[in-house]
Formats: sequence, structure tokens, C-alpha cells
Amino acid sequence: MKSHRRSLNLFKKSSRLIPGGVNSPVRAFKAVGGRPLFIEKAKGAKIYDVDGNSYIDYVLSWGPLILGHAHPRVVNALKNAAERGTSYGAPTGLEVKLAEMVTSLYPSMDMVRLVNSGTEATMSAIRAARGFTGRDKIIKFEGCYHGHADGLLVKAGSGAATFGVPDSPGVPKSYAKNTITLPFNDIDSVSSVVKKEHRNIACIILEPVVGNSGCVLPKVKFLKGLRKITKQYGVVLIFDEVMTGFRVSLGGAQEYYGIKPDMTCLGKVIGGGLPVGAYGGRKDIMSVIAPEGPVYQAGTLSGNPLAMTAGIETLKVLSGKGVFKKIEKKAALLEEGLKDAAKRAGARTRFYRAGTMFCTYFQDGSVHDFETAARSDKEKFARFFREMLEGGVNLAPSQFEAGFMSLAHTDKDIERTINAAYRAFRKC
Ligand code: KE4
Repeated sequence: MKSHRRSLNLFKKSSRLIPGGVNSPVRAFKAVGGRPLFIEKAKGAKIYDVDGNSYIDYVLSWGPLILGHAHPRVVNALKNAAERGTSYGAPTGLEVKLAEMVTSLYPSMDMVRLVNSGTEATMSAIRAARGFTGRDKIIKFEGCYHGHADGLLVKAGSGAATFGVPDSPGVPKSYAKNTITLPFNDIDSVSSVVKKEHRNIACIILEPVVGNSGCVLPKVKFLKGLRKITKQYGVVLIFDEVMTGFRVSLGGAQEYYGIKPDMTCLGKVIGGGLPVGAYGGRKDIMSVIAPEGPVYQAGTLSGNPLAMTAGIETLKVLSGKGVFKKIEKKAALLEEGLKDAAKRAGARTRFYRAGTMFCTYFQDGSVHDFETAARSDKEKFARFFREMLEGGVNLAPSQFEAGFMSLAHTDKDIERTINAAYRAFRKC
């Protein structure tokens, strides 16, 4: 058994100072039992806790570290950048460079605004859509997470197709009533609501692949239907690619599925592990954003030189010839191995993958929305998670989170992961 004494002591101390002992809820291991690991350092595909235990890491800070931890190109660039100062509160060439790289990889984005988190990106994109259309309501989908802005912490109300109800205390009912939550992959429910309410609907926002329900793949007819109905009624189509961007494909889910949204939100990978978010899209929509237009959005550290440097270096390496393909092949190798290990162990699981992100559901039914994802055996997943941790593999501590592959994972790491999974499947 691995020792976690130092993590435990730190958790006791942090729990007195920080709500739940963590700075983001999912890190607290509530869904999988036990206490969170406190991390000392990370390098490549490995992460090391304060008790000296090492783990092959498939969380990668929830997606950003697609090159692996502490990539030398990123670390050296950051060291040099820090010596030139850490923030100026004034525009820099670095922001222009990252904006150029993002808009060239995401041609649907004529313009982009850099912010500090995915939450800021989605919150601001929705405000832009509302400012552009003059309409107040938004449509989101069950199981999709777009950050913690009030209007997005909303679940389907009793009249699902009419108004939402707060999904968290502290969210005023008045905010929730402007959010309509519908089932993912159900284009008929979207069509009937938009036909009836289109004069009040500013935008539809979705994760094109739902990483916040594990890894729920879209039906192509759903994405195509969304694009058709939003075009028909002047509703802004927002792809929240904070997670899927540079993960499903270098050009995101929009490149992979061939759907051109009106706006896109990005984050994670474009910060290379430092705090960054971005939103952008059609020029006519982005032109409403201050100071060009009247829709206000701002940020002290937006476009921060260190975050820009880490993002630029990450995208430079990631855009290298054959690099993304290499990472995708590693993810495919893991998929093949995990499916085989589950079969040999007699485990009833379903594995889904989109490019370099993936999820093992503990059920043998097909998963196409949150309702079907929720049928998974969460207790079994929790036991599997703990066994994998004991076996030296760090997975996301929730059945409803995606796993991520990096450039740094070796065939040996993947083989070790598959062997640990076989042992863990057997024990679950
Ligand atoms: P942040 O504000 O956490 O940077 O981004 C919010 C966000 C927006 N959109 C999507 C599709 C996202 O996945 C996220 C954040 N993802 C979670 C993981 N599921 C971050 C982990 C956490 O909350 O600690």
C-alpha cells in the first residue's frame, strides 16, 4: 500500500483554510472516496505526490498538458519570459502571436479575445451573442459544463423546454429562467423550442463532444441539425471547445465533424498549463465587444505574457509535422489495450474516444447523452479509480470526466497502464 501521510496532513491543514481543502471541487475525490493527493512535481507523463509516489498521469491538469508536464521548450520559454517581467497591463506582441495561431487553426474565428479561464470565455461569448442579437434566452444541454457563471449553473426545469432552475444555491431564479436545458443529441427537442422561442433565443452553446459527462460523442445529424436551425433563425451557435479544442483534432471538434460554429470558446491547451481562456468567432459578432463595440468585457491579466508564452510554445510543438497524429495513435493504443483488458477480466464496460480524449463507462449500454451516461455503475468506477491509483495510474476522479493522452506517454507507460487496468478490472 502506498503511503499518503504527507498528503493527509496537508489535507487536514488545507481543510481548515480552503473550502473542502481544495481550490476546485472535483479535486477533492468526493466522487471516488478517499482523500486527495497533494502533488509535489510532474515531468512528462508522470506526476509525483508529496509522499514520493509516482503515477502515470491521464488527467494532465484536466487537459492542458498535451505535450506532457514541464516540456523543456515550454519551461525554457517561460524562464526567459519571466526575466522580461510577468505582466504589463498593456498590449504585447505575444497576444497578437497567439491570436494569429488560434485563428489560423480555427478558421471560423475571424477575431478572438484572450481571457483567463474557460468560464470567462463562455460567459463572455454568451454576453456577446446577447449583445449582438438583442435576445436574452440561451439553450444549453444536460451534462455539458461550461464553467461556473451563474446563467450556466442551470438544469432543466419541470417545463424543460421553457425555463431552467438553478443547479446551485446562490444562482438567482431570475438568471435561471433565461436558460433552457435540453437533452444532448436530441435535435427534435431543439427544433421545437427554437421554432417557438427563436425571437428570444440569443444562442445555443454546447460541448461538441461532451467531456464533462465522460466522453459523449455527438450524432452527426445533431450537429448538422443545430447548424441548420441556428442559421435559419439567426441564433448564434457557440461551440465550447475549452476541452475538445486541440484534443479531438488539432482544429477541434469543428474540424473533425466539419461544422462551422458562429463562435468558439477555447482554454486549457492554449495556455500550456497557465491560466488562459479565449472566445471568438464571426467578425460581425466580435465587433460588438468593447472597446470596438458596446458589450463590456475586461480582465487585469488577460493576455498575460507568461500564459501567452506557454500557449505559443505549446501550439508550436503541437502543430509540428505528425505530432498530433502521434498523440492520437498513443490514445488508440490505450483504447485497444483497455478494451482487451476489460474483456479478459470479464468487466462490463464501454470505452469511448474522440481523438486524444477518452472515457471508460462502467456499464455495457451505449452512451449518447447524460441520461445514458448516468446509468454507469459509479461505485464500480470509484473502486477501479482507487485500484488504478494504487497501481500507479492517475485517472480523473469521476466517472463523468474525460481522460487525456500526451506526447510524453511512452509505449511502456501505456503497457503498464493496461496491466494495472486488467488487475483493477478483476478486483472490481
Ligand atoms: P475553467 O473556468 O475551469 O478554466 O473552464 C471551465 C470549462 C468550460 N468549458 C468546458 C468544456 C470545460 O471542460 C471547463 C472546465 N473543465 C473542468 C473539467 N471537467 C475543469 C476542472 C475543474 O473544474 O477543476
